[in-house]
Amino acid sequence: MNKKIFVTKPSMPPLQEYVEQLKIIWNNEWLTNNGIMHNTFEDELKSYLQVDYTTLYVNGHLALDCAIKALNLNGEVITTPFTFVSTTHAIVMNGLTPVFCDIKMEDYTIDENKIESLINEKTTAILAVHVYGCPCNVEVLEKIARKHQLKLIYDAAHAFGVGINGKSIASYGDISMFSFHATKVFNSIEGGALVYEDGSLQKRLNQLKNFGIEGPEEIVDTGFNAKMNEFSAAMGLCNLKYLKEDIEIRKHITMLYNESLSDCVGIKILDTQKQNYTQNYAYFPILVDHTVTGFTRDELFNKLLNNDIFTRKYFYPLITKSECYHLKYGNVYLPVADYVSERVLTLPIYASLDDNDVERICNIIKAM
Ligand code: T4K
Repeated sequence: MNKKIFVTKPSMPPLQEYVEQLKIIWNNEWLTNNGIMHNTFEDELKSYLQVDYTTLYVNGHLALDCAIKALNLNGEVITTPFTFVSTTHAIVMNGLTPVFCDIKMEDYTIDENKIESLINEKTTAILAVHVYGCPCNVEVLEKIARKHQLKLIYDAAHAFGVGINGKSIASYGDISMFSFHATKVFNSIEGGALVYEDGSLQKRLNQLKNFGIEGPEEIVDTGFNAKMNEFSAAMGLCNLKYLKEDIEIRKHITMLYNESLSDCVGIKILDTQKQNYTQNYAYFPILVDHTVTGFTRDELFNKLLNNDIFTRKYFYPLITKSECYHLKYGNVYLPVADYVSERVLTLPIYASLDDNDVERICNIIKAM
């Protein structure tokens, strides 16, 4: 029997290192609500990302929700349909209307050349996604946002550890959100962070994750309970030490896939080499063009599944075609996003994935 291979596996620190952190938590008898672990983790993230402000959350989704709320947006938000549904939910849950813009074939991020035609008097923001860790065209998006006085938010859920033009990806836009979910390159079990340059946002962002409470007798806003607890912060602190090493291993796995699959006609590999950025190798997406390969993405998915290899169709269905949103937002022409979503398959990639497993996966693909 084959061993099961999932699309990802969480990075775990050596158990003893986490146990040492647990001892501190036990000693402190302080489990959540801005404990020592939380504050230390926040400081370490600031120094890792070289930014002035970061606020931690229980997960990436609520971080994004709070970011939108803190920016006091209204009306329409231009966004990508090719993402995890969290991005759209955060817009809609804030009472805003998502306006979907197509993506680019070269890296699946929002097509900056198609944004301006969607801007009208109701538009208040752009919410772009560094999908698979590939940076959006940050310079052009910045120019468009400035020209039209729009807020620019990045869903950087996939992009922790990514750098561009010698800086952290977090240094672009008004706010960036990172996810530290177990399935991400870097995890704090569950968790998320907002990174921003405008220090005046900090107070509100802290209130929003704590029921809108300012002090024991001051409730100043409607807020969530979205605080990161000490156990998550401790996991983040432990995992941060191994991030560089993990990214190196992911790079190695990416190279193995690239070498093995580059001559498979009809299988498109995401080409990220040309761009001026340092990658985190978060995902390994391929596109299956059945008119060339003779088999569909779904046939490949099933074949791998029959061999106990659990790939994922991130991101299918397209948000605009999902049961939740197609009636409201489905009537929109998004040819590239449609094409990619119908053909994409993300292959297993994680720091403990064996070279032999990569070879086995590639051999199955090549034998289709
Ligand atoms: N924006 C974007 C663009 C996002 O991709 C996400 C999350 C968010 C916002 C929101 O951030 P968070 O609120 O989640 O911090 C997973 C993740 O749950 C989700 O975080 C992620 N994106 C999304 C792309 O993927 P599922 O439903 O595919 O997860 P699941 O449970 O099927 O896990 C995938 C595979 O990972 C499993 O087949 C096995 C493996 N796995 C998973 C977990 C949880 C493990 O081996 N161990 C584990 O502990 O959503």
